[in-house]
Amino acid sequence: MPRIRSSPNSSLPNPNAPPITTTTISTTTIHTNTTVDPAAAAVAGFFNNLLNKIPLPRWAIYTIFACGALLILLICLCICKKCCCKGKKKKRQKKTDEKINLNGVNGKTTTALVQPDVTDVDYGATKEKQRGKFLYSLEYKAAQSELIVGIKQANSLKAMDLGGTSDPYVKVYILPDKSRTCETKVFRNTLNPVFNEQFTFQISKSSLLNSTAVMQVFDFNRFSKHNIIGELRLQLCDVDWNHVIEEWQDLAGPAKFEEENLGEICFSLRYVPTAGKLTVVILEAKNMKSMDIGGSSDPYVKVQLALDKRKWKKRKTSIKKKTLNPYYNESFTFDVSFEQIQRVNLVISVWDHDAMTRNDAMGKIFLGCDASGNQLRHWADMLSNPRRPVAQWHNLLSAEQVNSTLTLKKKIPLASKLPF
Ligand SMILES: [Ca+2]
Ligand SMILES: [Ca+2]
Repeated sequence: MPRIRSSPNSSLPNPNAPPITTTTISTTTIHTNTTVDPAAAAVAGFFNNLLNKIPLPRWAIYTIFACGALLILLICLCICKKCCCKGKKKKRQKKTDEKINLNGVNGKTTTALVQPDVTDVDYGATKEKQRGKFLYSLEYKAAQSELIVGIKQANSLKAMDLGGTSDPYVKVYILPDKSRTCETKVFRNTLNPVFNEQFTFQISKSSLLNSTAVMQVFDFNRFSKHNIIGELRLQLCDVDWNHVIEEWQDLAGPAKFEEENLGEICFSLRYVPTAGKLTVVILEAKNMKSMDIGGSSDPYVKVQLALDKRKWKKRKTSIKKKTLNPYYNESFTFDVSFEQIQRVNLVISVWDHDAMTRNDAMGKIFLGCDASGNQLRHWADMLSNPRRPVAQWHNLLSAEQVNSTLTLKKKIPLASKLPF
């Protein structure tokens, strides 16, 4: 390597050294660079020249460049963040608007005041009216014991289908009998149907007084469940039968539970506080619903106690075959202390026994601390007349209705299974 060592001293000519050392080095470097990329080399050369022209040391230039790039990056980040926040804020605003709309539907005007958006408030207030208007007629022909219900027309019905229309038809029946349900024709793709149909029901003048005419407007769907658009329930005792009634009314939301006649049950209750004994005597039932083919049922009664809304004790009567008016006179005694009787509910349910299939619920009722009306009165009578049996008739309700009021939790574990 004598060539390289001699190069720094090239200013001092050495007669023994080979001629021109620096040029040989530079030519070799250029040669190696050309094999990489001539364009990149040209650009690098241009920048090198540019940097050479700046009267600052290289490290200072690089620092300035780095700081500049960092600043630009920070500005970009800030802009991005601002954009994102705006989007989220809009979404949140939308959500609160929706909440307020729902509250408006529930009739809480205070929340509507918080959001003074006129369209939103209107939407909430008119929600019930959106089911539409309905024109019907009623006529009673006393001589023939005939009630004629005319289904005339409907207006501005609520759209139930995707295309913004409905396929309305009307169901008509009379409660509590409900032995006959009539239906109009289906009108496709309209919110203003003109039905002009009438239906005749055989009904005596006396039973007219405690009957209700039900008219339900449904949306027909070929491949899915028919949805109820709205309904009218008219207490027939309030109607002036001297004239033919023809009236427009706003459709209401569907009633949660059908006031169906599920029969009546009679039982007596007796409580002896000193002994802590509750005695339930299931006496009889009448006008039960027929559950089996042939128009009959095989009813039995379940007597159940719940403590603190937990299933506690349970007994059953015998099965009475093929009758809708069973007579039992069967007595059940439960140990219930005076402290417990304040927290107890008594659930009485009637079931149709089926030998081959599952037994069906026919009706239910509950008495006790969470009961109301006639049931609470019977329970209170028992408590205020200790040691004396108090008997009373009760109308049976649907099992769903009772279950939704009295949401019972799981069974109380037996004492032996308790961990203490
Ligand atoms: Ca439809
Ligand atoms: Ca049966």
